[in-house]
Amino acid sequence: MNRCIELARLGRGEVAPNPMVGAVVVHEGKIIGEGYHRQCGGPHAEVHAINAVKNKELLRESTIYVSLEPCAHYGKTPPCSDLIIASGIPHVVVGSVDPFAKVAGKGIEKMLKAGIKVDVGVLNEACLELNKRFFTFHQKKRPFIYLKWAQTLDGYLDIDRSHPEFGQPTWISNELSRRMVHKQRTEVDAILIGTNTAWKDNPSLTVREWSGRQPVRLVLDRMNRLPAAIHLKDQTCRTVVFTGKPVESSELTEYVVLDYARNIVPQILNWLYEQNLQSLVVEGGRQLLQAFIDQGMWDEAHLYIGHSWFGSGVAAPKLNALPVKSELLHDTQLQVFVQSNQP
Ligand code: AOF
Ligand code: ZN
Repeated sequence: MNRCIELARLGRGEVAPNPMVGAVVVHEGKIIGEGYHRQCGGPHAEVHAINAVKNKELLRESTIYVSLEPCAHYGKTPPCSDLIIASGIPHVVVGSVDPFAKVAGKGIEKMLKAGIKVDVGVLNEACLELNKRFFTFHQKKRPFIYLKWAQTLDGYLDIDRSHPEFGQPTWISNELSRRMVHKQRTEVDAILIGTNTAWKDNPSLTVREWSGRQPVRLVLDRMNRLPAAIHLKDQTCRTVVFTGKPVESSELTEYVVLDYARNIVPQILNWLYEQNLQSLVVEGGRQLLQAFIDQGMWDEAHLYIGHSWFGSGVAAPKLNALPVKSELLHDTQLQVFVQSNQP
């Protein structure tokens, strides 16, 4: 199963919105075929693993290990559980059960009915971790939510820019942390910022320091006050503006109307769910991050803590969760904390 997980990871960044899945066929203690889901729309892991077995006769005496329950439905490809049944494999070992409604136990049931021995839950936790975005999306009917910010050692996100004496803001993060942020962007489906952040920082939210997929950019703009000249409206990739009143969309900049008189967090999350966008990074500012925290709507927070000291300014959001991981970035004084809100 560890090998399945290792194989599955090779599909990272290519398979979304599908999960990463690996499969291994074992005959008398030896791997005789292995494969992984390589691309969304392409064959599933089991197909590659079974095809890789040269002597098909051996399948009748083999065990197939799969990190996710073999599917039961006709999607972009036919059901893997049918393939396994037809191949004559007598024993299937499953990592975790598929939370996707069209499968959710039905693949296991099919194989059991066909007389196959099925073991479920081997390295379950590691298999859940591997596809945490996919599982959260299907189980909670909302995307997996990352919060990300950089703060000073004394807990500030930014200086108070309305105060003339404070002068120029200094960078809290550094080159290495920026690269980590860009890498993380390639692994999520959407990235959200508030109006103030769009105004003050004018970020482009594009992937530049890593190669991979560009997430959909999301920005709040209740009053439609953000100018057309900001980087977010540069028409280089799909961008969604959550507005309070309808505006005509252009090819790459869509306007989605929210009811700002009500809590907007669930409205944004519902929209993402309907769009099949399975993971989100909230990148600021303070107000928006705090709204997600106060509503318990987050799964993982990534805090970059620099060595600078502002003394006053915009205070960083407060989390009441313990770090699960903390590392000092190589050769810098920047500390990265990862905190989890999952049980
Ligand atoms: C498997 N093995 O390798 C994967 C599975 O649109 P489709 O046909 O590709 O189906 C996608 C769904 O199939 C996906 O939501 C998940 O439930 C399951 N993925 N299943 O047996 C695989 N990638
Ligand atoms: Zn399948």
